[in-house]
Amino acid sequence: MRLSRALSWLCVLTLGVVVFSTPAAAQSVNRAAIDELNEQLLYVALPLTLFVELMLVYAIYRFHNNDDPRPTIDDPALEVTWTAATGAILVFVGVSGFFVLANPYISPAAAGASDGGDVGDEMEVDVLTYQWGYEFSYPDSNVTTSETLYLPKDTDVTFRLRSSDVIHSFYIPDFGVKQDIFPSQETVARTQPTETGTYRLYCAELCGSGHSRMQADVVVLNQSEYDDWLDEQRGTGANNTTAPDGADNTTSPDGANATDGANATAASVARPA
Ligand SMILES: [Cu+2]
Repeated sequence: MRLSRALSWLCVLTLGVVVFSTPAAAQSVNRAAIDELNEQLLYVALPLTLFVELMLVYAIYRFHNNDDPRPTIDDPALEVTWTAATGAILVFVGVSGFFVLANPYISPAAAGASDGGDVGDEMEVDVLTYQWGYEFSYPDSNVTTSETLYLPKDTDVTFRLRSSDVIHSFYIPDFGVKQDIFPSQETVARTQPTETGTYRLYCAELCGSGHSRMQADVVVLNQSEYDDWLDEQRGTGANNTTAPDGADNTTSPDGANATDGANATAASVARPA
């Protein structure tokens, strides 16, 4: 009895936490789509979990002193009902997941931005990865940086991702963006940041002994602040590459230092047609 009461309170408490908790604002449109899907699935899963747990508690309480248990009698109507209900739930989960997967921010191919495709007037950032760092080029502005990726708020951005050596993965958890990067092949990721702030970019593919150091900041600025930053970069030179902190962290594949090497690497890796 004590156990069933505790379980009942636990169910009520869980339901209360879910219903009354206010989720934090999403930092990108990708994140918003993924959070919304998680929320929809949670609202389906929670009543089912409560139903199953309550049935379990009821069965334990109701039949715990049954000295003469009998096998369950066939009930075709009940079996058809629970099979159809399970099928309907699976269809709902599949359709919900499909719509998020087809979102042009989650699957850039849906927006025609894959494999070097034209993205129109959309802002582009060329991301070159190497063991173990990043180089970010803004082709429209002729600016190149490393260490920190700057983005304007509320602007669609297409990342063209290349690797000069091994497989890496471009992962910004707060944006819900994750895309593998392969040598000799360009892959594409897409997002629209919706909150200013500083976020973290990680390499999510084990890529050698320096893998854990392969991180960078992502700074999202208002459009005017972003324009100021671009002007500042242009004022200090077209290719303003900032060397990362660690000396061994800055070595690019051809052995040059980060300032010279990163630009040399950018030039030496041909973009696929
Ligand atoms: Cu890596």
